[in-house]
Amino acid sequence: MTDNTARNLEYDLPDLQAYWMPFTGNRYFKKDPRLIARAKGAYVWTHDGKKVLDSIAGLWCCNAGHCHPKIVEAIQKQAAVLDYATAFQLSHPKVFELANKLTDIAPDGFDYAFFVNSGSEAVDTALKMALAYHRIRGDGARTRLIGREKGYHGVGFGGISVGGISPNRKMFGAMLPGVDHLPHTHNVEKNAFTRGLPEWGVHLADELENIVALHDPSTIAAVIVEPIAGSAGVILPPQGYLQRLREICDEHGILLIFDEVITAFGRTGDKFAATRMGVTPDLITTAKGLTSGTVPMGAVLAKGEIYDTFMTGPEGAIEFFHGYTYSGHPLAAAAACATLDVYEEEGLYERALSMESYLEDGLHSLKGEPYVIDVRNYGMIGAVEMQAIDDQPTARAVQLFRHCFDNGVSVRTTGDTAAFSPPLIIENKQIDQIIETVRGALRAI
Ligand code: PXG
Repeated sequence: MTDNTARNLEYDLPDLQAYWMPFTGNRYFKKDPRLIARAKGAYVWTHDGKKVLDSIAGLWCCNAGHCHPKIVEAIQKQAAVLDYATAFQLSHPKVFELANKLTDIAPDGFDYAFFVNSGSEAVDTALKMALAYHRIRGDGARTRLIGREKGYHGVGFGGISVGGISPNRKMFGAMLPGVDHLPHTHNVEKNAFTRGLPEWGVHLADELENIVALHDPSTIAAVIVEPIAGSAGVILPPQGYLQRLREICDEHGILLIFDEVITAFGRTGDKFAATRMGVTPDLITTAKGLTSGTVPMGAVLAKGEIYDTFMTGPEGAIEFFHGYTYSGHPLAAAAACATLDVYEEEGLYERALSMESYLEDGLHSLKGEPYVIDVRNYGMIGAVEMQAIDDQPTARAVQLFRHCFDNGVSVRTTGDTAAFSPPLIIENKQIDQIIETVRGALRAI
């Protein structure tokens, strides 16, 4: 499977020792390294010239496909004109242009954008906004944050506190105080092989009423959930579930935060999951697809009422004591402006929606293959869950990953689930290739 166009990129591996790799089995990886040297469109090439179809858009980010010429050009141009400008008490034009573009496509009422450099930072920023919002309004007893089991909100202390993935939490002490968690909504027994949002499970949202009653509503600042949980293996909200969370939050004056780090920018078949699913939160966190993965950037989108609440102190005073050296970095802002243009010009939001059923049919054709206990999908997101090998959770998925990669398709596995989130430029024949490679792997492993 060596691709000739990549031959000139084959090179000897550097010494791998010094780099401490994130979320990686370092010792295992360094014995059998897989390095990506080049990427284009829906493909990446390894350092030794192997061409691999990218079924996960990098890591849920490269929605416009890799190395899109328009985005590349925008970054190159920006780097030559303005490399950096401080974000505090000074700024630069591109980031204002971006804020306008982004709030133009955001759900109605989300008129303000605060820029950060990652999903983790977006989450911590949104949690801090929620706490400060209540305090400014004289409701400073609202300090509790509610997350959800199996939730992934990045790796900052805020994000792991509201997150619900135990290996990401257990090593790191007591975390933020006053956090509670909703039950997760994953249930293979009830919902296996559902196409789109599952029917069973709306009652799980009512658990928020119990949590609210336990702590008293006057102590709760915000609820944060992913509309669709990605990291924990694609967990879809039951029909009516997000609506119910919204109602309960409204009843008790609690802010609702949607973590749309993976679901925004076309992934669900619309610009935001909030719009596709018809539920409006108070804050939205984004990252990843904002720049199609090219330059690190995230954003928190805030409703006018939240921004206005902050704009009430003495003029000239800083309203929100928060921000990062690289907030709204010129290269990221240029990349994001170009990315949002590409999504619009190439009709990728509509394309994602129109391809949903093709991906759905392909994925569900894997029902009946060895080990497959569930297939789930929504928009350009899919998951195939496998029966775990007794006493060896994740081992089956690791085998699947290796087999697929060796056969020219990269898939993301988490637990014993393979997740799919291809670039939105993907074509039907490439979807076929993903499905048939996974089928072959399931039969072979
Ligand atoms: N929120 C959500 C919903 C995410 O999916 C983050 C926050 C954190 O973003 P940063 O940019 O700080 O990494 C994420 C990240 C996976 C996987 O395997 C997904 C993520 C990260 C690592 C693995 O699906 N999403």
